[in-house]
Amino acid sequence: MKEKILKLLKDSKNEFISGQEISQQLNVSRTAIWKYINALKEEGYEIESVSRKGYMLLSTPDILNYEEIRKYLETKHIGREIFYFDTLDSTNLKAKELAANEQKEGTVVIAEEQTNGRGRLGRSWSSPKKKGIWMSIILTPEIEPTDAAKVTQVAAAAVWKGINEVGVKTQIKWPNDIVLNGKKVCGVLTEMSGELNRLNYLVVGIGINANMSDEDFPEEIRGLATSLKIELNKEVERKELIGRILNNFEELYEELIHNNSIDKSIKICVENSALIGKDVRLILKGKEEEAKAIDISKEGELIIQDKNGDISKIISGEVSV
Ligand code: BT5
Repeated sequence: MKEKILKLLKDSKNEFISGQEISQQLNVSRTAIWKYINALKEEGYEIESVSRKGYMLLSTPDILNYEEIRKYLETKHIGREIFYFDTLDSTNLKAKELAANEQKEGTVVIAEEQTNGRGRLGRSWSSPKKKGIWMSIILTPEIEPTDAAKVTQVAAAAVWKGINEVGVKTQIKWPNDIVLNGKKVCGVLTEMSGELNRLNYLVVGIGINANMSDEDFPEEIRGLATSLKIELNKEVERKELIGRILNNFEELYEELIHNNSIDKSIKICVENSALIGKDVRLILKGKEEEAKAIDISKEGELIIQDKNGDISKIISGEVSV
């Protein structure tokens, strides 16, 4: 009901809508409306109420619920259900819990803050309140478990495109980073549940440093991390960016679902790669190696050439330039 009232307020932009009209349209009592209006005010919506005129929405807060993101969404199913939290340990953990119960393709979990944000291999991901985008997408594609890594490339390409659409040109650092001026601005964490030959579900976690200042980062990563705000010198509209990323994600992900191909995503990842054509250091199974990054395969693997000229493919790992 609260969402419905908010929608009516938004629809009658810059004009008062009377309590009576809301009450008639939604079949709800005037006292109940008053309670919902107060709840909205508490969430940060600025609503003017004038007796005999009714209510007028003056401003909407910078929050990431479905109602706020909806107007930027052009998707059929990705993000059409959003679970929104003020604080969570980790959106990936919550998404896995939801997926284990419902397994609903396209459901998105968003939190304003993560108290135990996670990176790969048990590393942590710094996620201060309202400064970034911390979200996870639940997916149930009919692909082999061995193909799960492809979805990381799809997500990286979708984030690259979304950020590009708001005017920032980033680079993709295979397999799961987006970098800006050599510093990390986004990380992707794809986790899956499945058996040897059957995938139950995937959770794609995306963390984007949107509006952090330098001092919002823990000291130990200040030299390695950056935000869109630091590089642009102005705040970015988080809800718009989420909308754009989800729109691009759906388009690129459909190629995987319908054609079992991720060519479009790979093209974006190669053309905007921070690694291809460069000499890189790899950590593979604990061992450090030097090689040249030459391409990304259709499967999403990094193709490298070692000092002896031998070419090989790697499916995951740590790479630095
Ligand atoms: C990643 O891991 O880059 C994946 C990060 C995924 C985060 C999202 S947020 C929503 C969802 N819910 C979660 O709990 N996680 C996902 P990895 O490649 O392992 O990089 C982790 C390393 O990046 C850390 O060890 C730090 O050095 C660095 N780091 C931590 N927080 C950072 C930040 N906010 N910005 C840039 N670098 C960061």
